[in-house]
Amino acid sequence: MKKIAALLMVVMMVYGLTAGALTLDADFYWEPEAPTDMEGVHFFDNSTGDVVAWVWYFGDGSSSTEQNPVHQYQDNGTYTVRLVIFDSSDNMDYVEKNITVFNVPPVAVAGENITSNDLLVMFNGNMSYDVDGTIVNWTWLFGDGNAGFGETLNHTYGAEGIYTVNLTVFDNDGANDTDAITALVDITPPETNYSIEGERAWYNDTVTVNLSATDNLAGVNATWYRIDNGNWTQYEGNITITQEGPHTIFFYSTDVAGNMEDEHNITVNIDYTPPETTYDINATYGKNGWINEVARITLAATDNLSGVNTTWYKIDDGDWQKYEGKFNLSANGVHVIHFYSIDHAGNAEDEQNFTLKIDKNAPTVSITTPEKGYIYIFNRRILPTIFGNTIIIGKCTLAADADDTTSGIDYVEFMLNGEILWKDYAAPYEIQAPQNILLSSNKLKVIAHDKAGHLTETDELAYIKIF
Ligand SMILES: [Ca+2]
Ligand SMILES: [Ca+2]
Ligand SMILES: [Ca+2]
Ligand SMILES: [Ca+2]
Repeated sequence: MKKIAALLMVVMMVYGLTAGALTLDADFYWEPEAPTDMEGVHFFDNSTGDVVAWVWYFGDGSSSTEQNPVHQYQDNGTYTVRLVIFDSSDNMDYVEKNITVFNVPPVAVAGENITSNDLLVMFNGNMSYDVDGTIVNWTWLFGDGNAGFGETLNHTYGAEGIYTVNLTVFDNDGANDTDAITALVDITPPETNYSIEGERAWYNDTVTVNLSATDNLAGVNATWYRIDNGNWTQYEGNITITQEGPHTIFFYSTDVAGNMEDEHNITVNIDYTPPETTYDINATYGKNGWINEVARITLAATDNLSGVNTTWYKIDDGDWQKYEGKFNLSANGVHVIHFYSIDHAGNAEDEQNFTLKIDKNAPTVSITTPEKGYIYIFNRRILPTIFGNTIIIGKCTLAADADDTTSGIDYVEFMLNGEILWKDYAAPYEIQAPQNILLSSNKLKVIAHDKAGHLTETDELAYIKIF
């Protein structure tokens, strides 16, 4: 057995040496295994033997004598590659293999997402490409059940909406690619609403206007407003209006699709100025500003902007009353009339007042000395006289009582025999009776004047004065 093994070993060694020297075997491989016509194919010699020369035939008419050439095919297809090798003894071997070169599929580019404010939408697929050929077909599915063909084209949608649009492109080798975009078709403008806290016809404070816009599809882009004849301004929060007067606020919004809402407007009226009320008293005046009879009082209010709403008044400490027209005041006394007005914006005038004095009543007056039917001696009342005469003997002070509860007594006049004997401006009201040489007959009358101009006369009192 050992002998057989040794012999076999020798045979193998001899065979191996001669085979190595003599056997020429062409072989190759390439990378990448599945190339496209857009890339170089790297061929690697994998032959055995004492190879000194290589000739490559790539199957597309071109060749190379490099050991490991790189070759790029101009088009996809299956090519038969032949490698022919030679050793130093000019022995030759060759091998053929089929290589499949693949087409590069096209790339569909449907463009940016579209937002349109028109039902007619233009599509453009001209950014699509095929690196190793040409695009021969553009097929559009518009997302509404309709299809169209062409690199660029228009489509008119039946209604607004959000559509998914597919573009499929085919290259000259039949490969295809699809790209999708969104077509947002929005032909409806946004709607802008306003709100004002405590909305009313007139305000007496700064007014804050809030605008809020909504949009059906594309969404609100911007809201614009203008106050009176001011500039259009983009709305970025509450609008504050402070200036007094009537104002018009105009506003509208645009959506992202470019639809513009019709302009709206609201009126905001601001009035900070309270009304002004004047008064008028229609009355018959006596003296010193005293009214002798009823006073008829008129209040008249004016307001700059919103107009007078109500006028209020109260007499002295009475209740406030709504002024409905002229009113009468006839109670005796000194009265304070308080009044003010409120305008429609709620501005209240500072309270005003005026005073009026009414004295309808004449004073009371009576002669206290002498008392009728008495005899006076040196200023002392002595006795009633038998026949009712009034007799004064010697010095005597004529005296009267006068009273006026409203305006008060201004003065008291003592009239003696038709002539003014004395005017007395302060109580007690009295005057010495004029002295006579002998005897005189006198007629005394006292007239009391109140400060309002009323007067009251006593009856004439006849007396006889002795000395
Ligand atoms: Ca292609
Ligand atoms: Ca819209
Ligand atoms: Ca006002
Ligand atoms: Ca009086």
